Amino acid sequence: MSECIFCKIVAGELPGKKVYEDEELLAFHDIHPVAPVHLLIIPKRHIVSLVECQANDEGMLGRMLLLAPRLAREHGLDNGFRTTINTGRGGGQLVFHLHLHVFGGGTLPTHL
Ligand code: DGP
Repeated sequence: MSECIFCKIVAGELPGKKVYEDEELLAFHDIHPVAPVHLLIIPKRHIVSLVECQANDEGMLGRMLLLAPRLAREHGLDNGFRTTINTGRGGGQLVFHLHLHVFGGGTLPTHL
């Protein structure tokens, strides 16, 4: 069994407040939101980070990015939102399964 938290959410072995699912991607609420709306979009397949992505992941990465504005709109983020991908320990990554943060709805810092 995988020890990866996000793989467990994909497998239904851990609860997740899911907001979107297809054959390739899953999106759910972040357990530690930094804004009134804070979602995570992940590939279902275990990929550690952006560094491990290959040329054949282009479509999946594009679909992750294109899903962000759709979910933002569906969650009322009409005034804008922020997307972040933390990569590696130096990039602040804590969960080593690729994920795209989508958050907003409050006053965000003006940089980063
Ligand atoms: P990052 O620093 O980019 O690796 O952010 C990981 C995010 O994952 C962090 O904002 C909190 C979130 N997170 C960690 N564990 C869980 C969990 O079990 N469920 C959910 N929904 N989110 C989690």
